Amino acid sequence: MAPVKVYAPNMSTAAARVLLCLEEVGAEYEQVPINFATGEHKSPAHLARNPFGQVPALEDGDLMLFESRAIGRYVLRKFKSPGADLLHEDNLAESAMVNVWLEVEAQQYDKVMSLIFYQLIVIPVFYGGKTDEKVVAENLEKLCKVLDVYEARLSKSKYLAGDFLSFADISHIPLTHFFMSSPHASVFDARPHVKAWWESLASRPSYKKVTAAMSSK
Ligand SMILES: N[C@@H](CCC(=O)N[C@@H](CS)C(=O)NCC(=O)O)C(=O)O
Repeated sequence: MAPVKVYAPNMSTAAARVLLCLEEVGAEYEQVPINFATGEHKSPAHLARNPFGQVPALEDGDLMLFESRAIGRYVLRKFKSPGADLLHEDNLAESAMVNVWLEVEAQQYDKVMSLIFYQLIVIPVFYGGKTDEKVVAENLEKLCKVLDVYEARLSKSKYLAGDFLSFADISHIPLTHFFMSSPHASVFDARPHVKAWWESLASRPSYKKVTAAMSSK
């Protein structure tokens, strides 16, 4: 069987979500680079993969998918094994909790983290612009409120959906990885359960492999 193809540059946080899933389940895959500098993500060839001109896209035979969380679910279902079950779909209540916390990640966490990421990394590194500290401060305040909810949750269970690692946890890795090397990482230190949760995620081989590639370009 031909390996699945992931169309994405290394630096993409949404693509990293998919690569983390592939690593977690030990799937064979090929990463096909997309060059943002030349606008390749807006080319007709890539628009045929993702009509919004974004990355990632995943190709598996005749199937072409976009949206990293949908791709992640597909990968985790397709390559699920007894040692790598990150959706817990055999258990109705557990899978419902995975979905709850995946929604929290997308609707609460990602919303504020991506604005902070944009200001701290994208504007200065890719556009040579100046970070708007007011936007950072406003969103840090919102992030702290979200993290307070996480702290309460993680004082009751080791991971977000329960005492098992799930896609809900993994999905937080890409943006958090960048945030933790920012001057604002101390908001995690102030919340011991959130900090321990993050340390356990950051010790995973999948984290080390995918984030090393993200930082390489
Ligand atoms: N909701 C999408 C977001 C994808 C996304 O924003 N990708 C960024 C890179 S991380 C991108 O392609 N940006 C270029 C653009 O929007 O033109 C997903 O999760 O896949």
